[in-house]
Amino acid sequence: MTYQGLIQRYGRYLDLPDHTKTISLLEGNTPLIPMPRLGRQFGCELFVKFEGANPTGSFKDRGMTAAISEAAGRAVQTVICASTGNTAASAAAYAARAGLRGIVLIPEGKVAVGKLAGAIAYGAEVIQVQGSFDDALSLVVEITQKTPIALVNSINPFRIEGQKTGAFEICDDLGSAPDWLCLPVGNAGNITSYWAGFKQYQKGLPQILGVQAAGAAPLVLGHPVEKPDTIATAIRIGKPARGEQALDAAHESNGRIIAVTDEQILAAQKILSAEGVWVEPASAAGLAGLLAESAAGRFEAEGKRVVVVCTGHGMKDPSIITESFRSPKIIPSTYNALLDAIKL
Ligand code: AN7
Repeated sequence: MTYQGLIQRYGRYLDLPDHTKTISLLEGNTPLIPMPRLGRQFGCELFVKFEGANPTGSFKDRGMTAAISEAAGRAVQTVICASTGNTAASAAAYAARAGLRGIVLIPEGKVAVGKLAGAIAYGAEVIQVQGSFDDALSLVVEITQKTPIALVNSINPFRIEGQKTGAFEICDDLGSAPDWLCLPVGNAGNITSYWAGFKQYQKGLPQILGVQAAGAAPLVLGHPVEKPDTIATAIRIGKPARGEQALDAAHESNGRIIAVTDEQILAAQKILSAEGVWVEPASAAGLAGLLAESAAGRFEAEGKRVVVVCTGHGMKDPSIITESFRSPKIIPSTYNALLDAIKL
């Protein structure tokens, strides 16, 4: 049978109500790409879980198929979320698929162009809030408490159910859980989901390295950040909704949550691109964290199996690349000009 999406494949492991009506774009089933050249640097067996291969270009589709399927099954008419971009694009696509009205709130001017374009293309009503993601999240929480609009941020428990499938796929591909799982942490839904998924699947437990951006690192600092700031706009979040659970996951797994600078994030993004894997900046945070811990002698990688979760596609945030690189050369359309240009 051809692949039919996450609820069809893993629904028996997901705590979804009976009324759930599957809405799928055949999300999930993403590649676990071996990274032998990079792994040799650490002496470990390294893999990238490439979540950019999901239908809307990020891991958010895993949770969104579950949240929208639940909402659609109880005749909800309108769904809403706050988002740094990827949740917005995903909610927009699944709402469209389900025939629901989709409303997304984003922080004004702080969403990467590929995500904004996605949300608009899928037909969501996009509203820019003069404030941070955290301010936008407070607004959607309030409106969903006072009206019948359904919330599809990862506060919604069905989002977590769907996102557990990332852990299931990794276990199915490797035959067991890896020794380490490295991933970015923003609102902390994904780290919470992975840990729940590994615990439930009973194929072993990884140590978890959660990575925040230094300018938006409430879980490392131990207090909310009022004005979060990072080039990795996806994780520009100062008050993570599932912060406590993220800390529990790190602690219980004998792992940790660390912060890396924007420079370290961009360097890790380049390293991945040089291996043919283009991810958006936030998605490179997991590798940046691994590199930082390894350089500091805090990561014993020898002989270990390590999975780095790359949460979103590079095409989500093309301006990061085009702004920092010189424009391509322009030549007359002659053979000699071409030879000149490539300096053979
Ligand atoms: C590429 O879209 O919060 O810790 O509103 O887009 O589960 O929040 C995005 C988060 C990592 C962090 N990588 O995951 C949103 C949003 C990418 C992301 C994260 C996000 P969580």
